[in-house]
Amino acid sequence: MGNYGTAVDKKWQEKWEKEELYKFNPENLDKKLYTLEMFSYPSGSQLHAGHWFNYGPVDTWARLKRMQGYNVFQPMGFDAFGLPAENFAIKTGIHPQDSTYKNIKTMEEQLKAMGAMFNWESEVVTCDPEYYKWTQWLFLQLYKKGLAYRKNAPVNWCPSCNTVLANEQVVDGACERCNTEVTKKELTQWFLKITDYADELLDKLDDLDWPEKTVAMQKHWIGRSTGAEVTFKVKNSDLSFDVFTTRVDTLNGVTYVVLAPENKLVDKLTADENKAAVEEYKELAAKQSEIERQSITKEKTGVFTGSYAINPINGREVPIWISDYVLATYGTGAVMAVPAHDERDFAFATKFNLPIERVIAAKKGEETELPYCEHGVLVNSGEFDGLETAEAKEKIVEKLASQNLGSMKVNFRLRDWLVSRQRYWGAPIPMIYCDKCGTVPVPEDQLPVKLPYDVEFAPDGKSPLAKSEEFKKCTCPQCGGEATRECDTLDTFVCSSWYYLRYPDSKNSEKAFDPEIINKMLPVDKYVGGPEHACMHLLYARFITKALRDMGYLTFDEPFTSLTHQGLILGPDGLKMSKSKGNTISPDDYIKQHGSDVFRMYLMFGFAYTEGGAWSDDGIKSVARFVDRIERTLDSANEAIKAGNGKSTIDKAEKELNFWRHTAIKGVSEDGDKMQFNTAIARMMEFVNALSKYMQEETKNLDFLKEVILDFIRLLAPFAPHFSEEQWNLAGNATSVFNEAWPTFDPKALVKDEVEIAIQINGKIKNRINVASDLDEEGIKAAALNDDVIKQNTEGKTVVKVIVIKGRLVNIVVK
Ligand code: ANZ
Ligand code: ZN
Repeated sequence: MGNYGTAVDKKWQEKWEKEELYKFNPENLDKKLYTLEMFSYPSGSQLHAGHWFNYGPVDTWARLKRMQGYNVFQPMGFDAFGLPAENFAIKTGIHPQDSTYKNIKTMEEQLKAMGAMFNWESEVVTCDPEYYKWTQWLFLQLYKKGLAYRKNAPVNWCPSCNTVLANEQVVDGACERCNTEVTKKELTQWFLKITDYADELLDKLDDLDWPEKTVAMQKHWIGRSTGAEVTFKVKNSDLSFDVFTTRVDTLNGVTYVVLAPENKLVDKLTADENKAAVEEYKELAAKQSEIERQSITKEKTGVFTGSYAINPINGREVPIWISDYVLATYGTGAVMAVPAHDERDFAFATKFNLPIERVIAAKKGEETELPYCEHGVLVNSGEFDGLETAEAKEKIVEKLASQNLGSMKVNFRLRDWLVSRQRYWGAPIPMIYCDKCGTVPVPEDQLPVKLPYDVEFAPDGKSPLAKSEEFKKCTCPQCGGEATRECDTLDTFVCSSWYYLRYPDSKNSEKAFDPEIINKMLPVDKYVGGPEHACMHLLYARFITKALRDMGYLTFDEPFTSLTHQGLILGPDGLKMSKSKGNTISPDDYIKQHGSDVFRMYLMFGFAYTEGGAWSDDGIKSVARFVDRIERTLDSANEAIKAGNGKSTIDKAEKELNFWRHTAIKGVSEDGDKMQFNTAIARMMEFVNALSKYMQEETKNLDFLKEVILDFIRLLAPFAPHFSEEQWNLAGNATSVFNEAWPTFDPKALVKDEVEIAIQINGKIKNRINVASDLDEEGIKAAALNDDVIKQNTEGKTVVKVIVIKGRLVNIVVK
């Protein structure tokens, strides 16, 4: 046990561990509950408030579920490969493997100090050969299924750092690190064919219990677009090209066409006198990121190729331009431009003086301002005039199709997942290249392809593994001749795309997982983590699940049935915590001082779970005071019980306390279940108030009091596990509170026998009386009018009207 937490924390953590209290029972799967929090990256900055906010409250939820009878499986592990360790290594010279395992050790201790009921026996660490062996196996299965392929693709390249950059690392066309202009470089890369699943990934989103915003983001990212492909022939040439359009109804309004500068046709159709300008423009375009190129506010640029295309619907000749607003990687990399009805085309045409011709009117005869980008009625479109957009699309495609010049087409924004990295600290891609046999997968019985330790990992633009002759050279599994290994490693998102499948069978040395077990344990019932993974991890994991299902390994369609995103804990200044701003909160100090329960309770009480907010020292102090108050109240109750000599009746005071007890049981159960921890804790505060009020009673019913405090401890247990276990023990129990059943609430206790009613005369309160809480309206009215004070006040006056608001007041209107 590390040097974190208080003595009470440690005492119970040791006991729980020794007794294997939280061990998952694989025999009893009827009420299994697979609770998963996104595993973390073993970084040098260690466990921070954000990790705590993910793991602490979810553990509370899991404990509550355990007490409600669920067989909870809550594993933990580390997403241990990746760039941060490698960059750290480049800076310090410490080998990524050494720093990673050291960090894991520290974080394990910190996680244990949290006192969460993690199933450590199922821990996975993705950089362990026993794990990445199966990541490689997964890659081979995808390859066999045709879902992994290699192709040439343009990537961002910094000529000074000699490395590939991610899109996010290109700032205003320059390398984020050294400010050198970034170029595009063609590299042969491995891709996973996630696009094969685009339709299902989109459609099945509606069945998931996921945050709406995340569903919307994933839908947008997948971006299904229904339109048409139309073929344009190049004038005086055998060449032709297709465009993708969602508005084929505007085909008669095309006044020019635009190719992406990278489009392979550009060189072939550029006229000699335009060559120089086109070349220059292509270089310029290569430096822009796709995000910049798509910006609507960006000034439009482009050049004419000198060639013309023929509009298949009307035979009209239109100039062919190139411009960076057309992306090479979307649709066909070519667009038909309709400046009258498209914003970007309008801006471009205006700048380069190209014709703008209306073909859509809002209604017949109604000429709205241009560009007009809505649907409408066709004009200036020959035989199609008068048709509405929807019908025109069909008719036009019909005509084009009859000449083999067009068809309906669905496009997705989603691209195949580029998974190869020219980096050291990752799982080697298990492929071999042989001059004779070509690309040969590593036979499964030769897995894992081990990542060698002694490698020069400083970056110089080549895959570090290529510098290890020992790694690179191998024999071809097919012909036995000399061959070379693939030297790129897998994106770490591949490692995390399947880890939830490994946990329930994490020690299996024969298989990645046993489908028998996994198909019973999954899907994950509750997944909790940050929203930043909406279009990466959460999409990749869904894809891998579906791919493995189609290979016959899995019987379920989706990995995570229900998803929650915790909010973000900000620094005390309301800004995102960062070392450079000096506003980070280290849990360790607080845990040492207050214990881990206070820290966890503050996170749950101080913030709405899905929202988060700014850290406040006053906030955690007030939670510490609340826990102190509980302790004092329970102490005095225990003493009173020990001293004995109480009453045996249940009177008004007992009924009152019982009311708050059951209000809390109901509230904590309902809100806790919805992860509304802050309101759940508020119910417990009311309960403590009622309890301490009861302690003032002259004579108490001690049997009843005992029952009540045991229920209180049960309710508090998931929220303050160590403290509650200690209190449970002090109250004379030998077994763990976490083996107790969750209290159930008694609706009868919530009905008060008597309620106080205010009586008003002409809107002014004159008296208050107690009536039976189930008294009907007529009865309340009679009781009010019969009250002595009211009789005096109404004497000699006429009662015009009596208004009864049940349970609260009676207003008597007199004249
Ligand atoms: C002609 C047209 C007329 C268009 C009009 C729109 C309005 P989404 O919804 O995103 O699929 N487009 C096609 N390929 C492109 C590419 N590679 N780079 C940039 N733009 C491209 O958008 C499809 C529309 O985006 C297509 O429909 C095309 O412009 C453009 F009044 O074609 B449209
Ligand atoms: Zn061979």
